[in-house]
Amino acid sequence: MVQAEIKRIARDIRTMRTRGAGKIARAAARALKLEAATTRAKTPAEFLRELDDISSLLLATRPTAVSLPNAVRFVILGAKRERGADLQTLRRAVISRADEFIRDSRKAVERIGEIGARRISNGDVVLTHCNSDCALAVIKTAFKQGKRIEAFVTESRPMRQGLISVRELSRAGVPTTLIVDSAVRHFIRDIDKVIVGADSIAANGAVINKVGTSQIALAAHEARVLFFVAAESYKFHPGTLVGRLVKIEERPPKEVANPKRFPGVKIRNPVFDVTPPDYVDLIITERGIIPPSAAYAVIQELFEWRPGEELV
Ligand code: RUB
Repeated sequence: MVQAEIKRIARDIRTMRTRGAGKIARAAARALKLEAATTRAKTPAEFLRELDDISSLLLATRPTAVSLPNAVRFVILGAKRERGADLQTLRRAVISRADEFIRDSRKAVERIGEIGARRISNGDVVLTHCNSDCALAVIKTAFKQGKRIEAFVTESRPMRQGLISVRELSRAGVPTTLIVDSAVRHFIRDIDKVIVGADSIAANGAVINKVGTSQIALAAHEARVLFFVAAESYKFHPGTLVGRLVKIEERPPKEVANPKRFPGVKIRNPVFDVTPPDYVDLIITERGIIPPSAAYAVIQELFEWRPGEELV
């Protein structure tokens, strides 16, 4: 039986109390660790079945951020590699893989901040969209290094996660301007660099991030403003190597407007979109900076995939 605390972690992801691809991934690893620490399973098979149930529960919460299945895969593959091991060994393997994922993912954000900050120059005005720990790490690190920079942040309708970014940046001392999403093109000529996070990165270098990202990329492209993506390597999507498409989550219409006030009107609420690789200048990962065209090679290496193989 899935325990209450694990159900709460899943519910928090679904309702966006826990949000942002990195935080979602860490919450999933925490749920699996919790199960390993408290399970009442009597046999390894029973324990593995429980892990499968929890994975299904977690994976059903939100479909777009590949960080979630990648985190689950990382933790569970660790246990599955201990084939034939006793229950205690399996439990320990899950706990240590979950700890490793959480620790490495925090370090990755820090490292991305350091690597990305090298691409921010003194005097830059940087625009970010929504709320990404990775994108903010780059801006905050550059600022801490003494670069005199400014940030523009979009509101990010309908859930207004831009307000979280605005608070975080101004608390860090960065001079920050809040704008509505539709004002991006109006201001784009005042911007030196755009930096956003990612929920998934496809094998062709396309970036899936908060809805509106692709419009910003288009405006940046038109104005010849650099467009950077900051993302840990677990945001690369292995399924896209073999032609799977990233599912774009559509959330309830009521997040946009109260449907009762507009009878007969259809309200659509896709919460992510796809930015083609042509509009992305570079991707900042904890392993270094890559052009979007290198995404294929990165995924192949990370997931040890050979053409023709099935992905587990
Ligand atoms: C958040 C969002 C963020 C990415 C990356 O969407 O699109 O840009 O998840 O964030 P939502 P991070 O609010 O719908 O989850 O860099 O923190 O992983």
